[in-house]
Amino acid sequence: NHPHHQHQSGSTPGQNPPGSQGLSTRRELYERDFPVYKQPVEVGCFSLDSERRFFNDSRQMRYYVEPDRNPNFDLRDGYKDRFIKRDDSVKEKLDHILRWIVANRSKLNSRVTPASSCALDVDFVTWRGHLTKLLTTPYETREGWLLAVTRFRGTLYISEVETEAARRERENRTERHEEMMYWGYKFEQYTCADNIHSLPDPGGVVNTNEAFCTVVQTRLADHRLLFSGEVDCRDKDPNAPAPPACYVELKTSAEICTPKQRSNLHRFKLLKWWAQSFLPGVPRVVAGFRDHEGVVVSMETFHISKISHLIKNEYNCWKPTVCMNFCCDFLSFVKHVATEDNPSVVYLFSWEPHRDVTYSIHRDSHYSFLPHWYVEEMTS
Ligand code: 0WD
Ligand code: CA
Repeated sequence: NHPHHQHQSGSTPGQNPPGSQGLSTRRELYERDFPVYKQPVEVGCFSLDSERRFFNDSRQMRYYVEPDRNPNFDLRDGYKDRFIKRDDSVKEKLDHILRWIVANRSKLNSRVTPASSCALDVDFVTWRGHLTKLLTTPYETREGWLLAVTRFRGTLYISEVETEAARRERENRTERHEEMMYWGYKFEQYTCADNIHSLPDPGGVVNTNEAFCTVVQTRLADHRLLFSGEVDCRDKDPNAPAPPACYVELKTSAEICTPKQRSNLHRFKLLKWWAQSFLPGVPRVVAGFRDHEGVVVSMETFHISKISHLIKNEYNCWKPTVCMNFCCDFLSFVKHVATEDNPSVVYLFSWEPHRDVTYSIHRDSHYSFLPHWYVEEMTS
């Protein structure tokens, strides 16, 4: 009596249901065994400095310094006078990952044959954040997405396109919302040091151009993935396990005062936190709970491997297997649809809540995102 059996008439996930060209996002279709997801392996890293310049090294790595159980971090401090905000109207697409690939090509093609000496040994290249959106899609009721896909030398590149709704929201943020977006970065400043011997410097400037990113390789069923994600900090113990197991993800969230608020954290926030950290194999999330004035009043560590147990007691809750199976079937769908190997062709996959995933094809359009320098580099 598997919910899957309702769809025997050929409309299995990953194939086009009859009479439509889409992929369903209904949860019931993805409740099967957890797919194979190989332990992610870090194959490299890169840093973006205070001016958003790329470096093929870990210079922006930071070290986690465990705060008091009941800290008193004022997250509003410095918003007006010690904050340099990245210009988020600049769309960087996959550029930083592509720069990393060009600098580290030898690490990637292990199967060197005369005919395909430039081809990467992976099926998909993307940002971790794009995969997080795919994992949470069966449970998302508010925000749709647009993902541009190009097949080039056998590899599928996935790069997000901002939706009209997201652009409107970005351009019309309230002052309160702008300030609250700063709080997460300020929390990082209270809990992270620049090296293993130093302490956090809450008096410094918060600059959101700076980033340390890991590059990991893994496999989801028969999809070989290469993706990069921003990492907040690592365990400063030199005996900590190797990356990504030593990494720590930092979050802030509203203080929990009622059982209903705890339940909502489990049902909605832990889904996003789990998906984001599970993908690159980051084992723990440290949350700072803040009051309405932006003061962190308590801390809690969530171990990613324990989150699936934590949520089992919640009514009508999300399931990790649904997230992973949907992502897997979406990637199969992309492989099936995006067949023309051409750096200037974009297959634009589009999704709105309560709808199927659909796609359209664009040649030499403003959607093309693989830069000429990358295409040249990989063709020679
Ligand atoms: O321009 C864009 N639309 C995108 C840029 C989309 C996706 C990623 N990026 C860039 C970001 O600028 C950042 O350098 O990629 C990097 C992060 O990639 P990711 O790890 O794949 O993204 P995600 O998992 O969504 O975010 C991780 C962290 C966030 O932490 P929280 O705890 O808030 O989830 O990266 C930061 C943020 O700290 N971040 C960003 N920083 C600057 N600009 C952005 C952004 N647009 N998005 C996330
Ligand atoms: Ca974070």
